[in-house]
Amino acid sequence: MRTVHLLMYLFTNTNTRRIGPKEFTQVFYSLQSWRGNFEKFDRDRSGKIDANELRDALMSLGFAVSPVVLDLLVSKFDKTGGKNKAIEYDNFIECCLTVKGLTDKFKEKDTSYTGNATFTYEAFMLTVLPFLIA
Ligand SMILES: [Ca+2]
Repeated sequence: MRTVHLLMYLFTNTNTRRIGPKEFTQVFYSLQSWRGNFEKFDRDRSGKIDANELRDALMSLGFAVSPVVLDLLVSKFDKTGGKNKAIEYDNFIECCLTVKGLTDKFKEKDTSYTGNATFTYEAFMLTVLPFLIA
C-alpha cells in the first residue's frame, strides 16, 4: 500500500488517493517497466535484490549512492528488518522511487550540480515528509 501511495504521489504530485485513467495508464506501464528492471537486476534469481544488485540498479537509473547510503537503503527497505539483507519487488520499487524522488527534489535546489543545496527548515520538512509517510 505504501508503494501504491508513493507511486500516486509521484504521478500526481499531490497527496490525493484517487487517480484518473491517464495517471492509471502511466502507473500501469511504469510498473511493467519496474518488473523488467527487477528481473534484470536480480542476477542470482533469488527473487530479492541485495546490496550489490541494488547498487547496479541505481547506477543504471543514474543514481550513484555511497556504500553507507546503500547499506541504509537495504536495511530500511528489507521487509524482514535487515535479516535478509535484500529487498523484495514492491519494496524495490519503493526504494528506487524514494531515491529518485529525493534526488529530484535535491537537484531542484542544486541547479548547478555542485552536490550542495540550501533548504529552509520548512522546505526541508515539506520535501522529505511525503516520502516518509506516503
Ligand atoms: Ca538477488
